[in-house]
Amino acid sequence: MKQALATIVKPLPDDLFVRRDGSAEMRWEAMAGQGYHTPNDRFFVRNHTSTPLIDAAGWQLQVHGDGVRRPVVFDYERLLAMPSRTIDAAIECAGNGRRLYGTQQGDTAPGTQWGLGAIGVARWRGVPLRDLLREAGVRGEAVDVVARGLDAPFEGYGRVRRPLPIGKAMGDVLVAYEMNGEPLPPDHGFPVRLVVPGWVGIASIKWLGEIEVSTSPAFTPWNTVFYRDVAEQPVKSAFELAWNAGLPAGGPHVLRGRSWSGRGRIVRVEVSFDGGVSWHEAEHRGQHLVSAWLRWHVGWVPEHLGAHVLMARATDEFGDTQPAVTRRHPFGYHFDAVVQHPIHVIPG
Ligand SMILES: Nc1nc2c(c(=O)[nH]1)N[C@H]1C(S)=C(S)[C@@H](COP(=O)(O)O)O[C@H]1N2
Ligand SMILES: [Mo]
Repeated sequence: MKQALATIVKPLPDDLFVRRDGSAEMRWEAMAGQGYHTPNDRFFVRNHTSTPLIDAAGWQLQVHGDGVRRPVVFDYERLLAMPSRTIDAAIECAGNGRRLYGTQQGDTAPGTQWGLGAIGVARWRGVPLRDLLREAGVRGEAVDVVARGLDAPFEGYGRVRRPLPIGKAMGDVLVAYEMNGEPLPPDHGFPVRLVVPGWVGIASIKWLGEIEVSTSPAFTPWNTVFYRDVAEQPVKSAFELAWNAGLPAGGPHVLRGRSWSGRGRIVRVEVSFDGGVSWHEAEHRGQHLVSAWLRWHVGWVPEHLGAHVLMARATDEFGDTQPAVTRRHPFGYHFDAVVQHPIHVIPG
């Protein structure tokens, strides 16, 4: 049976979300006035099919494959009884910003036309994946770990599943059951999902049901056809402002935004109010986490009415910064160019 429309369980009010195909993009103005984390009610949703409703009492996670000595089955209670870890991490779709290939670079990329809102940062709690792999007696020869979701098969490709190299799997990956202090909401993977800090969103498999550890390289459509050759997320920035926002003349205004990178801590953010002619260093304080984001702000007194282009450019601890133009990508992944954010200064 072919499903016409993917289903999301939580409400998607127009002031918080833009619907895109079967998924939902967060409006960046919905982060204005929020704290460090993206509240669950406005966290973006990216579903290949629809959100399944899973009963935690009957849920099981199988860990098996030739890369482990003894296959193990975990149930929800057993997972919750294990020592837990809590991390603040972003999940961002590889296609976040795809729309800008077309609108800003005149070279439309196929796929869901996300603006910049296919990202969120949450506080995740769960069990390190390496602890589960160790209980299964992970072998020194293990190469890849394939995580598989319990949602419906996607088109002709089977269930959503993505290989992860063993080095990352034994590192900072979390098998998460809590999001911002609550059980995972259904749309975000209840009862259990992976959280793979710094990596493309597809690595963070929702509704986790199976983990296969192999001693040879693993291939699934999610690393050969889709999301091929993408791992860590590049440097990006966004203003907590609506697209085409109206700002009253006068001021001073405090413009706020956030910058992030899957590779390193953000150390500098510069902002331009005149389409990139002059740049001003933004101020920041507070959390500076490597796999989440940096909040910043900058003061501005607009001098004339009408259309303006705001730009923000972040640099990480390795000196990686945002280019003026992103190289063409056949699937429109990893749009990291400085975004030209249109606003209007209106009579105050
Ligand atoms: N099982 C399963 N896991 C999945 C997906 C999916 O459709 N099914 N979508 C992936 C993609 S492409 C992204 S970007 C993130 C989105 O996570 P979110 O919906 O919690 O924001 O989940 C990933 N994990
Ligand atoms: Mo994604």
